[in-house]
Amino acid sequence: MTQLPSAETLRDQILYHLTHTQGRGEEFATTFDWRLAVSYTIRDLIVTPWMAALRGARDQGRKRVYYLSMEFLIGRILEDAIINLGLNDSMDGALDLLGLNKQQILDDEPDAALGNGGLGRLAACFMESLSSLSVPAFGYGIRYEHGLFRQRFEAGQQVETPEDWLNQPHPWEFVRLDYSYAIGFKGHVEQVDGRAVWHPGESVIARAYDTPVIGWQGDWANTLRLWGAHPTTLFDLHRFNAGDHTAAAEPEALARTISRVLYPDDGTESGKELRLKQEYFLTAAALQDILRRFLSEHDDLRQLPDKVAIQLNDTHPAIAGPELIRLLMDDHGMDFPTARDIARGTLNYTNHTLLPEALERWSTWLMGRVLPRHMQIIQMIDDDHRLQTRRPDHLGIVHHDEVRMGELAFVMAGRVNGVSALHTDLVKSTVFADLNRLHPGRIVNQTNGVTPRRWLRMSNPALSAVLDDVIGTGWTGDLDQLRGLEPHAEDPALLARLRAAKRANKVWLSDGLLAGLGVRADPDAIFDVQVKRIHEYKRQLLNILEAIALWRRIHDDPNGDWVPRVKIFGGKAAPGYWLAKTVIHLINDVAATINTDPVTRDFLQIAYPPNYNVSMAEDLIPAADLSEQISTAGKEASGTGNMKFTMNGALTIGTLDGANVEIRDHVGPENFFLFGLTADKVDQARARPGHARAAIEASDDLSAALHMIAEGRFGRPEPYFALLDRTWNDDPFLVASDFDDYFAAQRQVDAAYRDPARWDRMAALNIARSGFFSSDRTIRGYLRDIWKLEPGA
Ligand code: 4GP
Repeated sequence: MTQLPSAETLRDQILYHLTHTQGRGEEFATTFDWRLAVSYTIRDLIVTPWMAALRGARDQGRKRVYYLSMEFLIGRILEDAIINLGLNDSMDGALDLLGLNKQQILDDEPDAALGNGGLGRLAACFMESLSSLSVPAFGYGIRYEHGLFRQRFEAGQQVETPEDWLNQPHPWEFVRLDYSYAIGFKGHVEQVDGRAVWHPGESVIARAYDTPVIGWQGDWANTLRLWGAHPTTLFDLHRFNAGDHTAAAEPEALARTISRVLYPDDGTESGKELRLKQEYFLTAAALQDILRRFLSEHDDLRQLPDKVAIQLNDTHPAIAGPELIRLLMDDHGMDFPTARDIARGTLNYTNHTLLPEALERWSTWLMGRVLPRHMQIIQMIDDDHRLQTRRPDHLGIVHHDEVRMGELAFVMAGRVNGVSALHTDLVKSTVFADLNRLHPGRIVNQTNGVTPRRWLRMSNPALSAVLDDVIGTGWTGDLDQLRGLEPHAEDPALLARLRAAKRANKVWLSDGLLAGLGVRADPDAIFDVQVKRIHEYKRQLLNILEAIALWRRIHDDPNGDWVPRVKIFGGKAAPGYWLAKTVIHLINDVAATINTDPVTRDFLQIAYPPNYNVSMAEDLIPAADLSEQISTAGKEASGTGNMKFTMNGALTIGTLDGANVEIRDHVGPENFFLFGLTADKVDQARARPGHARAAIEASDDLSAALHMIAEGRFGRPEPYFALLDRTWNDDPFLVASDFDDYFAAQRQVDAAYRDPARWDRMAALNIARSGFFSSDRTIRGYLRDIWKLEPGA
């Protein structure tokens, strides 16, 4: 932005919006009114660069990126926008002039709960980096009314309630009534003059809701376009007048179901159908919108690959292949090979997980019923692929009466990418080994990254101030400049400043944990944090078992030289994932016992704040000393939390998994606490009969910890019997095999922490060497290797 508004100007604008947009006088204004007035003031400043960017891209005929994702875990918008516009200081001034408390206003904004985990947060970081690099882009997703559930704990157990973030005006979005598309489902396909005509049996309207995403320095904004589902006929007046009021409202209720919640439980047939409909709804609306825009600027659809790059975030939008072919053939009269080549020149697919159960499959029966024309086209794609590559049948997209969405996405993509170096190697050698052999070179790696604007400048002002002072402010837009810190890593004065910044963040968090949970977190203790979805492969179980073993050791030697530790957990379990929920229960039960133990309470505390989300991450990560990245090697595709911790000066304890491998290479092995089996050893270990039992029997600490749970030291043991049984007899994620090594690595952490000069130096080097993990670098990689377009000015 050329000229930044002053504090006085912002104050006047806020007052203007309070009166004219909110319709409130100052004397009656609530925090909510003020927040909306502040948000509209900031939004006004985003609209100008946004319009300019949209116009510029159109006028210059630039190629655009389209990112299709079921999740955009964007979190709160206001503070991020203030920072990207460079208005932090003037806004502080304006709020001072008005006598308002900034934190209170920021905290009033609900988190946009439009995502679940890493894949959704990655999409949000990518949107921000695309704007920061002035790349014309649209994100397409669903405007879930309730998003992911809200988590509470009752008697230590997870309870899910609906999220209601849209139960109040959302000041950032613009509804576009003119961009509404009919999306069909079911029905039948007819042949008319050699062309297929699909007559859907049901349809809903997808309506566009736009949110601008402003880039760093406020020069460019892109659009996050979320689709809301609306009925084609609002209301059945006939039934209403006949007295059947419930039936009259049915069309609306049914249509709305599609954009109500993220990841409805798909354990039932109707749950599966809803999920497939959601995926098609997002994809079909996005593709209609993309073709409309393309045809308003160009005449010849054969140029689509030159002007449009579409990224499929995981397999959820993989129906894009058949849908694009359908539009090109059935609506635009192309033949199959032409349509196929255009689609393949346009579409790309990112894989985010190797877990076989996470690669989507739909029964051909369901696909044929919900999307009959697409089922035909999928069969054509599959037959064509078999002919072209002479592959055997069993490698097909359609196999054993199932449509394999991973294979479909792969076959229809120009490029397929993994999200870390190790993961990409494993994608090549495991899930897509055969397809990789048939299509060498199609799979490429793009190691994930995170935006330093939100994850450093915004969430960690204390550290940012030190960095600005020592190396200048340029790092925010060019994270490699953090290297400039390295020569200072031996300077005690700098290390003391970094320590003071970390301590201030810890004090802030500690106050919050006391107020919110009643947990006493001594800011001088190690803050040891594991935040992520709860999943067996991520091994929160390993972490809590270590806590139990440590507790026992402290008890045996209460006068020992223990390093105080606060273990902090955060994360939700999928509602139907019973074992993950058992782990949550166990963590809470163990915390309840340990936290009140007078012998150990000065040395070990456990905190598990409920409802982990983006805003909570922004408080926890800057205050962490130790980052737990302890997944079973070969299971975590990349991780992005691991990157955020590193840039915020936490040291990692981790396995050689996902992007941990690259983090360790960058920061140096001496600045990383490594443990555990490597990916190539994991399968062998698992194949050994009785591997878990043998490991448990060989480990005093582990067997004691498991026995203590079984004996009921942490409340009734019955809820844990199945978990214990699985750990002894199956243990597919090798908690037992890695336990002793993990326990030993934790004692190395203690030793390092005891030596503040050493710890601080390691932390400084982690920060200095984390520049690679900016999502700006990742986006540049996609531009170069996948989307084939140049960043803007
Ligand atoms: C996640 C992966 O589990 C994580 O390793 C990765 O960093 C992230 O995607 C972004 O690539 N996967 C999901 C998912 O969130 O739902 O599969």
